[in-house]
Amino acid sequence: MKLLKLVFAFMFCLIAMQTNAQKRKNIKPNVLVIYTDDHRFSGIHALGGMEVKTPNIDRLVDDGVAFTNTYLMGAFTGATCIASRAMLLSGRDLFKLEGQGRVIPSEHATMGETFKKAGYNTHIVGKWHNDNKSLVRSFDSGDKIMGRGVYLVDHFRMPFWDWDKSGAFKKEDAYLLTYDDNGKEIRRALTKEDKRGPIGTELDGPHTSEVFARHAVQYIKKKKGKKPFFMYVAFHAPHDPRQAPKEYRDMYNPETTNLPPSYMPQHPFDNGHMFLRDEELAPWPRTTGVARQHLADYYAIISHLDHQIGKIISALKESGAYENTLIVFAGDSGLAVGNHGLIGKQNIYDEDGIHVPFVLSGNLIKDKGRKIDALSYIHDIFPTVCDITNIDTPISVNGKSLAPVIENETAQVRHETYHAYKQFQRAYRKGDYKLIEYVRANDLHWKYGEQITGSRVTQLFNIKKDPWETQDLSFFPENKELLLKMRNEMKEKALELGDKKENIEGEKYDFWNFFY
Ligand SMILES: [Ca+2]
Repeated sequence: MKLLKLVFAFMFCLIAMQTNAQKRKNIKPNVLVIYTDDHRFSGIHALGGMEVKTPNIDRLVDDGVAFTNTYLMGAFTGATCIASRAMLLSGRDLFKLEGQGRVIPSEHATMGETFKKAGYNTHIVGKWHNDNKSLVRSFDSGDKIMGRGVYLVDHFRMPFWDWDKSGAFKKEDAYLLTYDDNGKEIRRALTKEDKRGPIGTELDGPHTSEVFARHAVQYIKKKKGKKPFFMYVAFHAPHDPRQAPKEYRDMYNPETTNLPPSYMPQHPFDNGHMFLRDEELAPWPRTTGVARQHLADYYAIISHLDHQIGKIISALKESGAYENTLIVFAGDSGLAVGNHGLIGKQNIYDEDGIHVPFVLSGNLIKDKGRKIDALSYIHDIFPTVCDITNIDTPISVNGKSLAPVIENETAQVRHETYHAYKQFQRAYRKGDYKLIEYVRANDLHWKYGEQITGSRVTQLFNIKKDPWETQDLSFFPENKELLLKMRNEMKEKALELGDKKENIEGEKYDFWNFFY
């Protein structure tokens, strides 16, 4: 009898242990995705080693893995944000988007929607640059939404929307957060007197980065219930206007800020899209003084952003959620800020256009502090996050998971990358080299109508030795064979990806019709 009791007790223990293990397994990790705007790879100190100060993001790098070769595939509009966000959120490549990324149709499962179906509470704070329908089907809730059709070009006077589950996000529902005469923050509707900026300062109202961080923190603090959370925090910084409070501007002296090796006063040829709002932010030629000022301002808004990100991470730690949260940090595009004589991101040079930071951080990541050079795209982030959190990747995703690289099962999941900017530029990267081809092509200007811009130019860079793309090697006779090989492989890749206007909704021109 005694023996029987012992056996029963032992079995009971076994069952109890099993259920506990099961319970632990069932506690899904929270996911926090932080997406920054126009934040190039070298805009993080721990990644590029430049003088920009980013202690909080550096800590995320130390406490996780950083991918040093993640890229935006490209875009067909000057607002590369649109395509970038559609690729991040749907996990699909540039040639498999709808309306050049403006719309994420219901057959393309979004990241938020996928986590919602997997039992998560999904929440958004900040910028949304795609359609309203995909916004509301992705999240259970949200706060301080921006980018729904009213914009004042001012980080200190940003129109925000409350969460609107109907998906209307009416223009008249937008409001500003401003300080009253006593310095108290108030909320007020926009009026006709609210002119386009940038004219605001820290005396007028809170900066977008402060607002988004504060509301992300509030969500973490108030979160109730047993469901894990998926929070998407889409900052607008460091997108221009490059505004930051004085204490951050004071951190950088524009007279001594070092320009990267690719600084040039003027781009050496017409790349097809030289004159648009981003490029018009600075006069031509971009003197060293102008470029240094832009770079100092860029670093200042990044350091201010970094400080706000630090507040979100602290809130995670204070709430106890940090232990069980996967933190995903990425930027949506590069930015030239004086490189190659350019200011914007409408190009496919690395730092100037397509090289972005991508970091996975927190306790779920083992072997912390690694830097992984596997080639990857922004649309690989979604399947990677699914794999790490044990969520099934939707079939509509065509990005590749980097989980096998993180687990040390393989060194690469891609052997080359392909990039496109409108009908003017294409790039192909493989091994140590990157080929960029430019064409002279027709274009339909919104104001001037049909015109012809661009130049037929080839550039070949040894991207390993020359990451800033300063020395074009395409002219050297010894590179002729390599150049032809790269060009042929690029054409094959274009066919494989379906790079033709028929696959890019609304596109009138085809790069390949102008290429010879
Ligand atoms: Ca952007």
